[in-house]
Amino acid sequence: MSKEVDMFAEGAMFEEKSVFVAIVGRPNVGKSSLVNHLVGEKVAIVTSKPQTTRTRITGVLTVDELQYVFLDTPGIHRARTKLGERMVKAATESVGDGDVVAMLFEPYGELNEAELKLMEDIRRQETPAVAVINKTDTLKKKEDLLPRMKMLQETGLFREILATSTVDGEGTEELLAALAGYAVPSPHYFPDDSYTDMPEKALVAEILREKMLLNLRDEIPHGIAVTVERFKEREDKDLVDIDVNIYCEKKSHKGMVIGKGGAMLKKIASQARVECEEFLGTKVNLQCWVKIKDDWRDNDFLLNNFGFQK
Ligand SMILES: Nc1nc2c(ncn2[C@@H]2O[C@H](COP(=O)(O)OP(=O)(O)OP(=O)(O)O)[C@@H](O)[C@H]2O)c(=O)[nH]1
Ligand SMILES: [Mg+2]
Repeated sequence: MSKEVDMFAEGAMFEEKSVFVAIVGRPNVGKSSLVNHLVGEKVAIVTSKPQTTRTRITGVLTVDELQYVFLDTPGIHRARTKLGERMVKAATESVGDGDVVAMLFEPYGELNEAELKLMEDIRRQETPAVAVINKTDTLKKKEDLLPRMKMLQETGLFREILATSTVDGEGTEELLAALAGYAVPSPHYFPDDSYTDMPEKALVAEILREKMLLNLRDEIPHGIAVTVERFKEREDKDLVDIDVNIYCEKKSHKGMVIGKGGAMLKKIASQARVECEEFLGTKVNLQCWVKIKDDWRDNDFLLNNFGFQK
């Protein structure tokens, strides 16, 4: 064998590959938890409330020559607001952007209308798809998986059916191995040591929203948007000054966000600050301003302003 051929063969062994994986499914099924688990960092906020994720979030994992790009998407649901419509659209459109779709399912319960519609969308867009039954740690017994697997198999839509838990990591290595099968030769789109393309400002806004989802009740946190107005590193100190605006939908909601004597806002801001300090690796001076934008979730102009893609 000539040296030239030899070198080519060696080069080919390390050819860069990438795989875009659209992670979709109903709200609360564990999409963001799975993306965080797979990339090993918190790129997406997670709460027990449905519709936590509002926009598409990219998580990146590079293993040698292969780069996985996970597209975490909002949970598909029957939208009641213009924001909801944009969220569902972001999820549905991501299906076409993936080399493969991973659709997540709960281990128990009936499939709902939104799930069935999404499955039709996947079929129509002809993107290869795998089914992932998540939360296997909640199975009462292992055999409980079988009826769900059989039902998903019978749809004829999924090339593989996997089962995972983001709590104990069960099945996640198998999932990565299965997804690698859909990789295509291409240069890496992101630096090999990066885990997301989200700007720090956007991560800060999401962390604040997470703390509000965790601390506020009912519909209030769902009607909140956060914008970062200032993000400035001090030159003389290891400190970042961050000013955020918290928009709520109604005057009564503003009162709840601030709380008695400002106690609620203080609690939320302090939890968010601690987490921001951790991921930024510096002290943070966080100032929050609560404002009202009536029914912004149904206002196209405000949705555009807040950065929700139409
Ligand atoms: N027991 C168990 N809980 C899980 C698992 N994965 C996620 N969860 C929990 O399920 C809830 C929802 O998780 P998320 O990751 O926010 O779900 P999501 O699909 O991104 O939700 P949306 O963004 O609202 O669409 C959280 O309370 C998670 O802790 C799992 O494997 N096992
Ligand atoms: Mg999510």
